Amino acid sequence: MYFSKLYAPTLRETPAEAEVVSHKLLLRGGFIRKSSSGVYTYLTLAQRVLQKISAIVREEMNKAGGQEIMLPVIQPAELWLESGRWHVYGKELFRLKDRHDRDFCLGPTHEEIITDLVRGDVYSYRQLPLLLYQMQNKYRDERRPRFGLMRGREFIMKDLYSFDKDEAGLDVSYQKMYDAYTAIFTRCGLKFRPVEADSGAIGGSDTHEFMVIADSGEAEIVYCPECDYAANVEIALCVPSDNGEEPAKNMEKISTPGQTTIEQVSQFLQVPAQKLIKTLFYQADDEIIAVLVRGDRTINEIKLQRVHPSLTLEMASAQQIKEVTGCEPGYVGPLKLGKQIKIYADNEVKTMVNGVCGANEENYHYINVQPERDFPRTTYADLRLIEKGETCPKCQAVLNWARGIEVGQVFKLGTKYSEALNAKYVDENGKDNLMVMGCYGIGVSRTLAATVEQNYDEHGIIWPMSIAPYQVVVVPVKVQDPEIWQGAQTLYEELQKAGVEVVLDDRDERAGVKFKDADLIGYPIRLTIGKKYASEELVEVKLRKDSEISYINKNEIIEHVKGIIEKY
Ligand code: 9G3
Repeated sequence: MYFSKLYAPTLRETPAEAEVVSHKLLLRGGFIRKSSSGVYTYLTLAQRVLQKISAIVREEMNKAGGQEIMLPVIQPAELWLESGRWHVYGKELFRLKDRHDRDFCLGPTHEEIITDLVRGDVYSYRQLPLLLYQMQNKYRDERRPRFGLMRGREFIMKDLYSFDKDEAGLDVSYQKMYDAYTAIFTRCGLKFRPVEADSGAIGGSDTHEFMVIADSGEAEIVYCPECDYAANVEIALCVPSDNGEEPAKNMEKISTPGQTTIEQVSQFLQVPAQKLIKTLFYQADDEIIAVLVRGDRTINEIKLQRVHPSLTLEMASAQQIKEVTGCEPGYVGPLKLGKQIKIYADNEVKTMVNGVCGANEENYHYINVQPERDFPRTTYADLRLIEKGETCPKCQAVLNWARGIEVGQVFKLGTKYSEALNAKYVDENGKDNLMVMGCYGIGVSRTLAATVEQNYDEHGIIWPMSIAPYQVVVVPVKVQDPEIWQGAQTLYEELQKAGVEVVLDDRDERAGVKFKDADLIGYPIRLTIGKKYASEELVEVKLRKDSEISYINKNEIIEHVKGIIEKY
């Protein structure tokens, strides 16, 4: 491809609306253009990267036994009503009506559609396991589309759905996908980690997220330097710390006028925050629950959701708190609460000795509270957020922290959708059974953006070889010089013959301008035809990821380049 013909309109200035590196560089490098909020056009360079990522994804999905299909984007409301999700997703679901006023949505994901397909055509255990996938645009009307391709309203996802006879079969399919994802992101040249994660509203049990490690990532993860434990901080298991031992004293109510926050009470009573019991009230659907964590800790609402499942979970209002405790927030505690109020406490609270909590009476706290003695009807669980410096729940080593971009997620769904949509098969004994499902997604367009977030410098993108839009750029420093131009053109043609993907920068521009664009676009290999070519037949070789320059004779350059691509 001649650069003058390539549709890659690079920009000198960084577009003001771009907040993250990938958005900036993909706009500046002429890879993408915005059409409307959260909706982008992929120009030639981005499309080539997407094709390469997709090819890797296809190969690994097929290797794992997946079959590619194409499901409809337009989905009838009936299926979403059947699964119960038509009303779960409010404005995020792109809804539309046809001319007969029938309701539809643009597919944000395809669990319903595929379960409907399979329930119609699959009836025997002999047809299972079945692994079906597609790669297609998905639509989600995000409240705040941002970060360019990272959180768009239209994006490309590969989604695979597995159908098995039983849980044991699902375990096998899940492991196959886990391994395939590991192979895919490795082949894309990414530094990533699979981490234990939250399954959220979709339901189901096991789930892992595949995180590309990048400082700009929205997610925070912990991983063990000694063993294989790694988790999203949202669900990372907390090891309760030692509260120490001391003789238990008798509970006393004491006056704490105007002292409502953890800091104030801690100061006023001259006790460390870890001696305080923080009492929070939540409205979980139409029930109020009390939740306790140590004063120096933070509640983790995702963990709370798991222990006390509910559709909605919100902090209770001051008014609601007053109704259940008879007191203003600030002096509330777990003692003398009505029996209808369930009490949950973090594991760490259980072993507290001589703790402090609100007395449910304005301007008073209790001291010398012993949780197991003083509020025995408490359900203990891991309910807090993990903090820096904490240890691995498996092997006790201090955990490392990193930020990550979620590019893939694998889920064990179980029978949630097969039950809702009645997807059954007949087993070996002629008995009806629900199919056991898994679903597995890769954000293909997000993987492109995440690659940039992880591979750039102050000059531009640094593509991994395997998914680079082109592997090589040939830069003649002066196209007006016939010897240089001839040399560049010959090299370009020979590279093409050798199967190398190459751009010839044929513009009548200064070398500096061409180098700037080459660095911005991020070709892994730059070959310059300059002074040393005319005098000594040497081609200048520079790898985008290294700073050194080397010179190779024009007779050896093709083999040399092929060697770099192979070894990269
Ligand atoms: C919706 C809307 C947004 C959604 C969903 C449904 C996220 C929804 C979760 C998934 C899970 C898996 C298949 C591939 C692997 C991931 N956002 N999720 O279900 F209606 Cl508006 O999509 N889907």
